[in-house]
Amino acid sequence: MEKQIRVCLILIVISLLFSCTKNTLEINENSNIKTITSPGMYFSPDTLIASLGDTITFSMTPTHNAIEVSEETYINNDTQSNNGFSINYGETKNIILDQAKVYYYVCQPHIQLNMKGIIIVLE
Ligand SMILES: [Cu+2]
Repeated sequence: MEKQIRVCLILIVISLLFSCTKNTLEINENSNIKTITSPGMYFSPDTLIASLGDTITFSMTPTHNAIEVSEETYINNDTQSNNGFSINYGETKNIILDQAKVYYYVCQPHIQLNMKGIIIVLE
């Protein structure tokens, strides 16, 4: 009898865990997820159009990073962070952009190869 109760409890816990997982998946399905990768000495895509609240997944290979910079820094092929988002070498990271504006970012070691990109966030 005790054993049956234990089995029953385990089944309840498993079904609770499963329903939580399912809810998480539903939330992910509803939000817009866009991915930026570093397949070579460039970002792909290097120009991304997104909507407010979208999740952007940066997936960097080990020799590249992605550091948000000001428009001026971007134009001048400089690398100084504006203290915005930053994705480390080899890191995969989700960022959520909550302002309708143009975000600029560079790969610090490869800026002279023009490795940089923009994200245009629309309302
Ligand atoms: Cu790079």
